[in-house]
Amino acid sequence: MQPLKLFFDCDTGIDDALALGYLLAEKEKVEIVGIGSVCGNTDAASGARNTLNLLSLAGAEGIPVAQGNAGHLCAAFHNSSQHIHGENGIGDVILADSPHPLAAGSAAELLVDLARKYPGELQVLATGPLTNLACALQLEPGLGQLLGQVTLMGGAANAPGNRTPVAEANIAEDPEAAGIVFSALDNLVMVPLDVTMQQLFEEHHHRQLLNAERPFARALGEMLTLYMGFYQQKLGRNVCAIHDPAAAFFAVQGLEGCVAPKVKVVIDDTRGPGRGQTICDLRGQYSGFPPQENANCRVVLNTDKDLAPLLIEKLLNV
Ligand SMILES: [Ca+2]
Repeated sequence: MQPLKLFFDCDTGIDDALALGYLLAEKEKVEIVGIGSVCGNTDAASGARNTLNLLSLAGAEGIPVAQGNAGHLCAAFHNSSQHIHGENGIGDVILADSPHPLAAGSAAELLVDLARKYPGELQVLATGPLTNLACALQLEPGLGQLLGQVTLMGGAANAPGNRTPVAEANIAEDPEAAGIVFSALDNLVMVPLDVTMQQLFEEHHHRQLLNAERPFARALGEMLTLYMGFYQQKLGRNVCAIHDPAAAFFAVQGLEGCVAPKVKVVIDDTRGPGRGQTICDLRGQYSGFPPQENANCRVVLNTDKDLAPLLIEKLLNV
């Protein structure tokens, strides 16, 4: 079987780094054909540089990395995640500078180019705000017909938000962009907080990475020191939720063993208290989720898998 062709849109970002490592470890199943950076966990320039440096560390050069806009669709970007992801976005771990330059053009332009190059074949994994996808839709309104599945880490279905009582950070950062994406595309897979907050790295997983033979895995372990410190304050023990790598796992492995109904999801991009909420029509849960008219998104509500050991096994080999 041919590996799936994937555009990885990210805001690297500690858990984006984990997702990237997982994707690189699954090279028989997935070929990363392009990467875009977006403002979110850090600014788009830092996210792109972190991603290039991580690719070099993994010996996986040659994948084009294009930088996204300096701001969001309708607002400037204000980095509010430095206490979670560090000043540089990757837990203040210093990586060697990659000798490779950024790709020419914007992240959205690279995505459109690749979608036209691989019509019907290119899949997307988005682990940051949806700014680049929205910009790509503005450049190419037919993007929905060109793309295969679009998997995103974001949103909250029944779970509370993590940025506001109802909004998850990736969607809350740029609700207008998310609104455009959820209106235009109908082949979405949303991996929300409902499932990602149930999937944790524990201290022993952290130690496995810190003690790894390979430098990429060790760098991930060092990044997790800061990340797990944040969760220690939130959850009272030294763990972390594995948001982005969970989405990467489902993009590559599919949704077997998941409760993931395809339903209509609408983004609240108003200025009220619901701003950034992913409103999922889950009324069908009382009747086994019958097919729903205008359904645009599979919402992963839970999985029967324990992702942490599966991810660690892969990450130790990058
Ligand atoms: Ca991210």
